[in-house]
Amino acid sequence: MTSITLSVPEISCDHCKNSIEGAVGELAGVDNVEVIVEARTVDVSFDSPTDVDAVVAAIESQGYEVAAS
Ligand SMILES: [Cu+2]
Repeated sequence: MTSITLSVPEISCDHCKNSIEGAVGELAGVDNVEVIVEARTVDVSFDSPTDVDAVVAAIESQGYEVAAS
């Protein structure tokens, strides 16, 4: 299991939270995803076949940009 925290500066409300949690949560292998609105972060725990690139792509598919870490 891999756990990562991604910074997504455009997160601003529960709509953002629901969009991102929905998209990332659909990926096979994702164990847990939680958007912290106040911190503008996305915590994700996942196993194969999902990888960091797939998580980033899912977030970007909702119209958000992931900040370089
Ligand atoms: Cu929002």
